[in-house]
Amino acid sequence: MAKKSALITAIEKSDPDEIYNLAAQSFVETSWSQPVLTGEFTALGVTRMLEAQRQIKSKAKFYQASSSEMFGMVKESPQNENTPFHPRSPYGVAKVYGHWITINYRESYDMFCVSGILFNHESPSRGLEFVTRKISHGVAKIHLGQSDHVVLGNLAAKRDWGFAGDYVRAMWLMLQQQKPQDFVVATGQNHSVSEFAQEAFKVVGIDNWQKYVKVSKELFRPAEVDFLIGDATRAKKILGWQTQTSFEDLVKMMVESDIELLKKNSK
Ligand code: F7E
Repeated sequence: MAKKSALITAIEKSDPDEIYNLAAQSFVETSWSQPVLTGEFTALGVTRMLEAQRQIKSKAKFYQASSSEMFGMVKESPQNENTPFHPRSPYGVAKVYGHWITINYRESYDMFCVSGILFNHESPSRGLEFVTRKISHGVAKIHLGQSDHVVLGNLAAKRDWGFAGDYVRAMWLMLQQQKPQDFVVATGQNHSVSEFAQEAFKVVGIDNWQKYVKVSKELFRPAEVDFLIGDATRAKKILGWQTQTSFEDLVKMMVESDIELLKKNSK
């Protein structure tokens, strides 16, 4: 007898009303060194999850974590649910597959499946490999005298950065609707990596931040997403959602949390 997939067993055991598929190889840079693994997890993993749900609990509601990385080389600004995709990394390409297979299950099987196209969402729990946390942690170390610089890549790239806590609320709201529909979730403002660094150094009272930042060409990506800015009009109108955390508050929250963390760890 064929062995049951772990996903099928998980759905049988938990009997969920809502499934949030956030699973992925989600670090864009790694997707160039691990393109096949990224395709397996970030693309095909979505089909595996949808298929398990279809077989065991097709009436559950399904959320797919789609990404602004699908827009890649942007065709129009700001980006909304109808903006064409042009992904610029194996990660972005895999997310486009995940996005469309979610829509396809909705259309093929009449399942409640939605895709949230979330722009970058950050918090103190962000992994240290992502630029925002790398900066907040680096700034905290400099502030505490544990380091004298932070090494970054492309400082000119611009992202629409929001607070993850606000974005999780949007994800939940999407599954509380009568009709399944896809939504962009974004703040509608963007900043460059250098603006993020400047703001982070400001939190610890350092104005001449360039003195503490080194740029390494090795951290530049083979194909970059230069500019992203989202238009969350649909989410505002239909979900009544809007971001509650400003860019300045987000940066402050991350730097202060890293200072506390480093102080605690050095005791
Ligand atoms: O890079 C530039 C880098 O790795 C942001 C993931 O959650 O959001 C995230 O993807 C930008 C890029 O995030 C460094 O070149 C400069 O332009 O923090 P990141 P990401 O690639 O935007 C989307 C929505 C997702 O779906 C993803 O899963 O910052 N950059 N210097 C750097 N980036 C990193 N990581 N490290 C640097 O030193």
